[in-house]
Amino acid sequence: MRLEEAAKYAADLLHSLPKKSKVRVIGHVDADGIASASIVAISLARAGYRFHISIEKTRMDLIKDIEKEENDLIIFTDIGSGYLKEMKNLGCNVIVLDHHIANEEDIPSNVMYVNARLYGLDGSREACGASVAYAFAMALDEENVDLSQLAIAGMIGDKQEIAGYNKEIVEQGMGEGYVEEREEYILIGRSLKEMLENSLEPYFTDFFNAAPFLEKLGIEPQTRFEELDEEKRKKLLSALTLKLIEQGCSDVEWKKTFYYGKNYGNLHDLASKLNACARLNEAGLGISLCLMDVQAMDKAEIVQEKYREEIRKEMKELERKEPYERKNFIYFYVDKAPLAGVLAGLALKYLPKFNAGKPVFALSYNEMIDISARADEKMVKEGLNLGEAIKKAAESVGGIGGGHPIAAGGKIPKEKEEEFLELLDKELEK
Ligand SMILES: [Mn+2]
Repeated sequence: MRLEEAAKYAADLLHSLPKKSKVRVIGHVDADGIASASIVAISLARAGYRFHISIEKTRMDLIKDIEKEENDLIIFTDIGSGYLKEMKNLGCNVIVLDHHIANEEDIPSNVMYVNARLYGLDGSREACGASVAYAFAMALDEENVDLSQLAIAGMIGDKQEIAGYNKEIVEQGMGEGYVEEREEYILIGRSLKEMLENSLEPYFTDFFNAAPFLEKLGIEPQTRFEELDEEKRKKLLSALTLKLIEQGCSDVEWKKTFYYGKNYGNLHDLASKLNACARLNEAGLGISLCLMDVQAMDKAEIVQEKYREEIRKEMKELERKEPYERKNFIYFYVDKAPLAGVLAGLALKYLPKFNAGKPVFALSYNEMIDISARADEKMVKEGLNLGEAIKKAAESVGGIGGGHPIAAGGKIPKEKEEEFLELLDKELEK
């Protein structure tokens, strides 16, 4: 069966319910989760259903909390694959629209499980939560093709490829005039000084003040990239490439394919705003942004800037810090758990001290120790699987863990830190 056919069954289930039914939407707390929940919300509203929506972290008592509610249908988007067995207790119909790996093979009879992975798609590259939600929306009504814009924001948020079903969505959106593809330099927009000082992807070390760097190249710091002539552009890009190579990063592409949405503008920027909203506990604002609430745009811009500012601050700190090193990984401590993953990723890619050809782990002390880890594609190609390693090591010390080969996380009890780190080293050795 194809994903689209499976989505048809889910759409039929919804259509079989009276319009006054209580529909509950639960999304996952990241850009893809917010985009996918919004896609479902908009298509429910268009189909004449009322709904209640919330964005949730993966946590132990999630299903227990929802059990207390009275619902006729619950739709999980970008979350749910970890709770399949427990969903039996929900006492109503459940639709799960997901792309994560399931923890169970037996699906309770009240659950319609629509996971991209069941239909020949690679759930980490070819279909994200928002892609599956889009399949559901299209099964409800083909007029929902405009929601391809939100699906693409989800793909970008989850760092997926425009391949497989994702590619079909892009083509459908472009075909109906809702989506546009543009080749652009990544440095366009603000003044070069501001751009280089504020950039996170790529992140430049030592650019507290980027003016001297630009002046040395004969470039006026307040110029914008698009104002430079061809010769100056080349000069700047080769100087920046050289700088990044010194930082240990050799694969930056200065020109990139950007996707633009008719209703949302730059979809990479939308994904970045949704991500910031998710990380800073403003998921509701992210939903409003997807629902095109006029006030949400300005507010989301402030949240986005605040989030980027926090990351920059932590990165400047990491530039000065010495990381801890074990045989098979590098690690550091960070106060703000929601930033841990992105910091581990940026440190691995752009900070020479953290780049030792090993995965990078960020640990934050909360009620438990939160763990986030990032690897690169080369490590994954050589057989590394962070999700599995963390799962095994964390579960052995009474914690939880999991994720993808390249990005994963977990939680462990505070007193088990050393034991966990040793087990992790052994797991990664394999
Ligand atoms: Mn996702």
